[in-house]
Amino acid sequence: MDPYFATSDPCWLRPEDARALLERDVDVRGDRGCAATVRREVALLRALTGLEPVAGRGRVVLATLAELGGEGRDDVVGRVPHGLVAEGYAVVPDGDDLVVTALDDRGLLHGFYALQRHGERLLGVDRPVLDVPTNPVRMINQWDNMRADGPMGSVERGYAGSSIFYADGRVVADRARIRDYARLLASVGINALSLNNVNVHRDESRLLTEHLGDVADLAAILREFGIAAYLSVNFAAPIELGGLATADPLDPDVAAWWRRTTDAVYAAIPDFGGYVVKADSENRPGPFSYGRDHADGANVLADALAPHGGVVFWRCFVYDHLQDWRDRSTDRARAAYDHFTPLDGRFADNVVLQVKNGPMDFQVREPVSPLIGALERTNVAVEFQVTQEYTGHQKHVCYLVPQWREVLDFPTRGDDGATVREIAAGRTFGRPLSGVCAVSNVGDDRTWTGHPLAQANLYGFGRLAWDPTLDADVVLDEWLALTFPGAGEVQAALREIMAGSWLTYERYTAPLGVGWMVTPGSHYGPSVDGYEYTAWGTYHFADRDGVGVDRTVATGTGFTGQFHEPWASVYEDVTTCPTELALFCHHLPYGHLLRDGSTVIQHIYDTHFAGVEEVEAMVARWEGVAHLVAAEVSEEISRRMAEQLRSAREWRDQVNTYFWRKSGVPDARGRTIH
Ligand code: GCW
Repeated sequence: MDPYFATSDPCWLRPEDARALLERDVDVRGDRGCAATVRREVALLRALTGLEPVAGRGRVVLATLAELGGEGRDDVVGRVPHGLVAEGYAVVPDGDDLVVTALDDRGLLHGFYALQRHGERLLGVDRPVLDVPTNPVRMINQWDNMRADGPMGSVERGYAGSSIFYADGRVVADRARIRDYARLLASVGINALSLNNVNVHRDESRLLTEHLGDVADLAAILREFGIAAYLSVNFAAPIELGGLATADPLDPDVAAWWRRTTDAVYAAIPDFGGYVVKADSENRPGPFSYGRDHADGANVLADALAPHGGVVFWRCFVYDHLQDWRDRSTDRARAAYDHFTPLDGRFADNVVLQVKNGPMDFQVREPVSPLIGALERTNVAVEFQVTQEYTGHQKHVCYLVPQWREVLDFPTRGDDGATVREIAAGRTFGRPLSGVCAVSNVGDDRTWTGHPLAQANLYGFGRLAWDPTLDADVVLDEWLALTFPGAGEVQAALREIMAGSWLTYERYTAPLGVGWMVTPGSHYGPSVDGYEYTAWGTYHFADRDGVGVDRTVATGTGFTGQFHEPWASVYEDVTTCPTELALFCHHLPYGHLLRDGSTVIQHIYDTHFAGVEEVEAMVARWEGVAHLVAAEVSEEISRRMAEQLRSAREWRDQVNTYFWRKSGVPDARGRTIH
């Protein structure tokens, strides 16, 4: 039998979650592609649970529209709600049968997982239901390295053990864990996976060539689950692998090298997805070295991929990381917009610009990247970070779905109302190749994510990628019900602990949107001035009078002017700028009265005391139910929560003390500041 989570936690795919489905007779009509996968999954779950159909519970039929037509079930076909698209599915009750149908076998797979997820609620519907993905691209990016001994270890910004894909410079031989990962991703609707870190070093460059056979094997596993494989590539590969003297994108030999190499990839993997590229960013090579721009760079790869239907995801995380802290005119927040807006319309149709959700770098709070609303003639994918680089390294509970929802709901186009989620879905400007991507948070830890509760972020990203209008609390409830089945008290406690945990994390870390204040390098724990005099462009400019970055057009870096109205004006004017972004957009005196009625300094004190109190309450709430959870899991959670509390206190004390010493303004409530 195929191993099913033999060495790891099944997360939200516990066999018992499928009980309601397995008690029905499940009849899969096709046996090709993902239909065969559904068949195997059902057989596997039956073998694991011993559950067989119960008389009188009816039958679930999974068949494509074409198969239903072939069987003469035109009445069912006629009742499929309008709007079915590739990968989507419809559930149509038909007498004793519940028919799950789709245009393609991937749709059947998603329908199958939905039945597993929603159980009786979906199995018992009395009218047809349609569920289609909003985003054509729903991608996860691995930041996995092939060796563990580099500066970033096995997984860059990974907090859950080593890579499940690579060890000692090779693709791992035992692929069972990768199959389980594909299951997890497919079950929440992910359809694309890039297999290696965007920082592509020597070994990883060779995934394209020497290791292509192994990549093809990985792609075959992913294919069973409806997921396309992508590789991150090194822009200098024509030099490194091809022995050319240049990687100039306009050099004909370079273009020919990319074409040849790409042809070989497709000969091995006919449905290969394409390339992800980090170029001219943080020391990675790129077109700037040759006096070319990013459209030239992306298009040479796009041309090589186009005959095969492949796509380039070209990252917009391009900024000067060698800036002088004395120079207050350069603003990292402006960089992506400044580099890419002038190129709008010059990218090939199979290029997708991959834009981080905020203009800086996955801070707990940033405005939405103004670049997302600026590109009208270019495909865009919004990049999120599921791995908790700046949000507590999966030692802290930080449920990020509410943050992502805020980003996705932001009406970045202002007056015509287009939100980030509409732009990402490709609707606003009619871009068929758009969507969302996210950096994975998994490793070879038994729990996948280190902190067992961080599984909710991976689950939640997939669910939002499929349907960005899902409510963050509803997603949390789904995850809790699947992960702690039958344990109502545990679910209730964790709902309270997790739902607001992102805002709690914000309260005890960098204040009012100013960001950073983390330990340089690791990005864990407080270091208020850690990045203040470095070249990274991540400053807060605190002095004895005030703090924050003046990014206004009138007196600052002009960043606020990158937004459409009304946002440009809203952010420009300190009286309308949202409180949570006050210090992202403005440099303010400590006595400045914020929109919420408190002064900047008092707001810093109050939120930092409150944040720690909230963590204390989380710990107490958890202790009340910990004994109801399997010891292995509950001990892990308890250990990590103890660290979260320690770390939150450290953050509170360092931040409060720093600002008390700078400003000399005491806490109005006389609490202890050191
Ligand atoms: O946030 C920064 C990280 C780097 C990362 C980079 C990126 C993969 O600190 O570790 O590199 O972003 O997104 O490219």
